[in-house]
Amino acid sequence: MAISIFGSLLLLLGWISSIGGSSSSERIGETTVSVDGTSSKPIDTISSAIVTNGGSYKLISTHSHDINSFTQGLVFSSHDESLVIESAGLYGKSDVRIVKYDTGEVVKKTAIDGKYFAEGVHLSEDGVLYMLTWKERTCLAFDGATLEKREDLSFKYQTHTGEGWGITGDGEGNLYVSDGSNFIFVWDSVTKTELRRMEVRTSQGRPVRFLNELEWYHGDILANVWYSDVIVRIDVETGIVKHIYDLKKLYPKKDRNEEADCLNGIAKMKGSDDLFVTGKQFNKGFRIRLDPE
Ligand SMILES: [Ca+2]
Repeated sequence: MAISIFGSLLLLLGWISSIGGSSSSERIGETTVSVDGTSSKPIDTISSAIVTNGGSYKLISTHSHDINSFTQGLVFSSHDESLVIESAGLYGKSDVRIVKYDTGEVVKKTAIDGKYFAEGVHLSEDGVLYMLTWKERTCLAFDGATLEKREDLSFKYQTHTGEGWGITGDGEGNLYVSDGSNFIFVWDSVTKTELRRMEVRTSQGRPVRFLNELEWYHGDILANVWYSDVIVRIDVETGIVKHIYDLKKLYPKKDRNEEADCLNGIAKMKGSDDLFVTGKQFNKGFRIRLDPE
């Protein structure tokens, strides 16, 4: 997202207030929020089976990342497990690229027309890379191996906010799309039409807004929460957050390169449960292992 620092602060405050909902304070990640009770729902009206728990991670290795990439989408290639496909945002600077995750070397890049702001990417089972755009309501398609444009497969879409942020898929006919709100939209992967939408909440009923980059992970969805250092793990049937992984100490804000924006980008590695994560214009990427996996 291209947004001013002031706007970012307003939206961050909005997120903090949006996760409120009881008459006391609650810790999400390491953010303590005061809440007013206006949106509280008793746990038993949503689900008694899922309770939101914390989560942690183990750092496996640290890698280089291109500070010119305003990371929006991240997914591993299906052709070579050392390659990650990344989309970089901003108007006039957007591109989609194939990167050696261990060195950060960009091995292939396709520029995006300046009228589009690149957002999340999903690599389909048949090798097509789909890329959302921020406000253009257009999903662009590429060959996932060559990054050649597939204009014949591009399509228009609509969401709640009218924006596109993150996208992933379950490999069983469903795509999952975020739009910056607390909703995730389920699309038919063939017709690209909406099947249903789910509101994402903690088990105590607190809505989680600003859902950003997504990743399919063991039947759940992992999501960056915009401008925070947490990744939430979402049950795809109920929308309830099962775990909140706090990555605040992975790359503390005071230590980041000056170009760095926020944590964004989650890609599950091939042949491993480990994740590769990074951030917008971060000079580093990280291989991590979630706990619980
Ligand atoms: Ca992803």
